[in-house]
Amino acid sequence: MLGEPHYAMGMSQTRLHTCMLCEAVCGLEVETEGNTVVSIRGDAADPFSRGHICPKAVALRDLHEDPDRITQPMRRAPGSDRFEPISWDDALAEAGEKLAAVQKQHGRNALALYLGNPTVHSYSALLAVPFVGKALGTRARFSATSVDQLPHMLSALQMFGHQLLFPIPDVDRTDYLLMLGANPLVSNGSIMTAPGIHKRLDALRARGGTLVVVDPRKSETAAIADEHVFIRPGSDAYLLLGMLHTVFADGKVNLRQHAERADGLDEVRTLAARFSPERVAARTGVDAERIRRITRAFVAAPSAVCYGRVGVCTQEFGGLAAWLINVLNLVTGNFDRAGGAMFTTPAADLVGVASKLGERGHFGLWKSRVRGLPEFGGELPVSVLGEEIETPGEGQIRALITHAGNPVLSTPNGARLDKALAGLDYMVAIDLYRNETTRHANLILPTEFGLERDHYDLAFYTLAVRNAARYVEGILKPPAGVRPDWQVLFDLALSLHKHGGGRRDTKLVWTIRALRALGPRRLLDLLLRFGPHKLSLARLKKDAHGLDLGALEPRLPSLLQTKGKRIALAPALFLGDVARLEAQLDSTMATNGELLLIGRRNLRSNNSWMHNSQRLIKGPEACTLIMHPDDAKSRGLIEGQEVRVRSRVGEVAVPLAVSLDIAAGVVSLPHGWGHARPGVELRVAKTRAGVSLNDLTDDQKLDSLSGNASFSGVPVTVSR
Ligand SMILES: Nc1nc2c(c(=O)[nH]1)N[C@H]1C(S)=C(S)[C@@H](COP(=O)(O)OP(=O)(O)OC[C@H]3O[C@@H](n4cnc5c(=O)[nH]c(N)nc54)[C@H](O)[C@@H]3O)O[C@H]1N2
Ligand SMILES: Nc1nc2c(c(=O)[nH]1)N[C@H]1C(S)=C(S)[C@@H](COP(=O)(O)OP(=O)(O)OC[C@H]3O[C@@H](n4cnc5c(=O)[nH]c(N)nc54)[C@H](O)[C@@H]3O)O[C@H]1N2
Ligand code: SF4
Ligand SMILES: [Mo]
Repeated sequence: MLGEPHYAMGMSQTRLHTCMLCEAVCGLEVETEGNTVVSIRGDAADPFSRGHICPKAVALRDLHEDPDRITQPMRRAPGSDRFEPISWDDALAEAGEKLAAVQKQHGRNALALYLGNPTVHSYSALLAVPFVGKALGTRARFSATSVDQLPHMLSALQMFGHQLLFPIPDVDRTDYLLMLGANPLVSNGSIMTAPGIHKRLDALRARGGTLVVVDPRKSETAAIADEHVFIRPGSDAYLLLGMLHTVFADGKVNLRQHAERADGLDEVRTLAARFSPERVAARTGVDAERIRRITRAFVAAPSAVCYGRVGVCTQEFGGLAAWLINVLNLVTGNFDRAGGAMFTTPAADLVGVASKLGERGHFGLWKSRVRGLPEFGGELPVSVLGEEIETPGEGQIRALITHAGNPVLSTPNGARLDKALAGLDYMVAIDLYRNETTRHANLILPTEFGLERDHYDLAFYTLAVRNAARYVEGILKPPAGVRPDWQVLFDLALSLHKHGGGRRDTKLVWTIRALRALGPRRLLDLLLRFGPHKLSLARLKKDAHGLDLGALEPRLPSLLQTKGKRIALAPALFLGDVARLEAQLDSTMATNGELLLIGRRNLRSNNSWMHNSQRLIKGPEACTLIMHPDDAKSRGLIEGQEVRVRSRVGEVAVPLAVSLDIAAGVVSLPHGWGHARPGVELRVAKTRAGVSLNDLTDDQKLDSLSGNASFSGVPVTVSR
C-alpha cells in the first residue's frame, strides 16, 4: 500500500496527510521519526484548509500509540468477556461459518449489518460497502444515517431525484446565513465541508454579511453571531412555515431561473398560508414580529442561505424541517446561485456514477418487521435494531456485523440495545477498540487506521463549500496484525458466501473478487479520471498540498435526477406529514415539571470514540447537564451538584452546570459518553466515563415520516 518504506529508516521526516476525523478534511503536516509521530500541524500550503486544524488532529498521535487499540483479531471465549488472539484465517473462517449457519437456520434477514460514522471517512471502506451490503443478502441493514442526516437525504430524493444531491451553503459568498441546529465552531461543519469555518464566518461578517443562529442553547457559534434566536426544541418546521408565510404574504416569492422547472408552488403557498407567525409563535418560542423581521432581512439580502444540520434532523419533524429549508432557499431565489445553497462539482463524482448505474435511492419499498417503519436506500432506521433483536418470530435478528460504529452509545435507548446485543447468537465487530458495543462481539477484527491509510475524501469533497481535491499516501506502518478495511469487508463477505450464506449471486461474488484484486486505489483513480475535472491519482500526487478546483457553480438542471429534470417543491410525502405537525401545534410538549433534553458536541471529543486520549479529555468535565438558573432554582439545585435525570426509558446521574446560555425549560447533555460499562477496554476513557445521553433518549420517539431518531426535546425530570 505504501510508497517507499521511509518509516523504516528511523529518520525524522515531514510528510503530508489529511485529517479523517470530521468533515472538514484539514490538511496535515506530520513530522515522523521512524514509525513514530513527533508532531502534527496544519498544512498552511493546503489551498482549502489553509493551515487550520483542531485539537483532535493533534490527538491522532495518541490513537496510533494507544495500548488499548486492538492490533490483531480477537475472539471472545464463549460465555465470558475474556478475549483471546486468533489468526486471521481462523477468524474469517469462523465468522463465515457461524454467520452462514444463522442465515441457513433462520433466514437471510436474521443477519444484520450496522455501519458507523467513520465508514464514511475511509474512501476504501466506502467503495466496498455497497457490494458487501448486497452480498450479505439481508434487509436488516442499518447505519448512523438514521441518527443523523436521513431527513436531508429524504428531501434530496423527493425534491431533486437523488438521495445524495445535498445543497451546500455557499458560506464564502453569502450575505446572510441563517443557521438552524448546527454548531460549526465546535463540530467544524457538517454537510458543509468548510475547514476553518470560524474564519469563514468572521469573513462573512467582515464583508457586511449577517449570521443568525437559531438554537435552544446559545452555542459557541451563536455566541459569535449577529443574532441568536432561542427556539423550543423540535419546533423548527413551525418556524420555517412562519417564515414562508411571510415571504408569500409580502409577495416576495422569486424562484428566479427555477420558475420554469419547479412544480408545487401553489401547494406551498396554500400550506404556508395556514401558519402565520402569530400562529407558530407560542410553539417555537419566537415572537411573530421577530419571525417577520428575520424573514424580511433574509429576503432583502443580495444573497442569503438557510442551513440546518443535526439539531433540525434529529427531531420529531426532522423530515419536514429539512424539506422546508430547501423550499425557503428556493422561493427566495437563493438556490443554485452564488451565495445561496449550491451543489458541488467533485473530482470523484459518486453521485454521478451512482446515477449512471441507476442508483438514486428509494424510500418505503419495505417496512421493518416489528414497528413497520420504512426502509430508506436499503436501510432500516436504527431505532428499531433493539426491538428487531428482541422480538421473536420469523426474521428476528440473531447475528450482527458492525463496522466502525458504537450504536450502544450512539442510538436512542442505547441501554436496551446493549441488553439486546448480549442475546445475539453471533456478532462480528470490525473496529479499533473494545468499546460499549464491540465488547459484545464474538470476534473483533481490527483494521488499518488514520495515518496508516492513504486518503482521498470521497464523501466530503462532495459536500464542500469549494471544489477541492487532495490525495495523500499512508505515512505510518500499520501494526502487523491489522488489515485494510476494504479487505476485511470483502473477505468477510466471501467467507460467508463460501459457507453457504449471503446472497447466492455468483456474479456479485465474482465482482467482489475482481474488486478485491483491483484494490480501491485503482477504483479511485478511475473515478478521478472519468470525473468532471478529469484528474487522476498521479495528477493529485503532483500537487500534494491539494488542488483548488474553484468556487461552486450553478449545476441545474443537469444534476436533477427527477423525471423531466423538474424540481418538486411540494412532494406529496411531505404535504402528507403536515397534518401530524398541525396536530401538535398547541401541544406544550413538557408537563409536570419536565424539561426538554437536547444534546451537544464538544470540540475535544468525536462522537463516542476519542475519549481514550488523555490530551483530549483533560481539563474541565465535559459531560455535564446544562440548565437555566431559573430551572435550577425552582428545583433547589446548585452548580456542580450531582443530579438525577430521568426519562421514559432510563435514568443517569451527572454533574450540573448552571448557565444563562440555555433556554429556560431546556437542558443539554453531550452524547458519546458513558464508558463505565463492564468489559470496555478503554482505560483512559474510563477515568472520565461520564454518562450516556442515549440511555435517556427514546427509541420509540422518532420522526415517523423519515424514521430518523428524535434526540431533541426528550422530556426529562431532574432532581437531586
Ligand atoms: N468536535 C466534534 N466535532 C464533530 C463531532 C463531534 O462529536 N465532535 N461529530 C461529527 C458529526 S458525526 C456530525 S454529524 C457533525 C454535526 O455537526 P452539527 O450539525 O454542527 O452538530 P452539533 O454540534 O451537535 O450542533 C447541533 C446544534 O443543534 C442544537 N439543537 C438541538 N436541538 C435543536 C432544535 O430542536 N432546533 C434547533 N434549531 N437547534 C437544536 C444544539 O443545541 C446544537 O448547538 O459534527 C461532526 N463534528
Ligand atoms: N443523542 C445523540 N446521539 C447521537 C448524536 C447526537 O447528536 N445526539 N449524533 C449522531 C451522529 S450525527 C452520529 S454520526 C452517530 C455516530 O455513531 P456511530 O457511528 O455509531 O459511532 P462512533 O461514535 O462514531 O464510533 C465509531 C467507532 O468506529 C471506530 N473506528 C474509528 N475509526 C475507524 C476505522 O478507520 N476503522 C474501523 N473499523 N473502525 C474505526 C471507533 O473505534 C468507534 O468504535 O452518533 C449519533 N448519536
Ligand atoms: S476540524 Fe476536523 S478535519 Fe480538521 S483537524 Fe479537526 S477533526 Fe480533523
Ligand atoms: Mo454524524
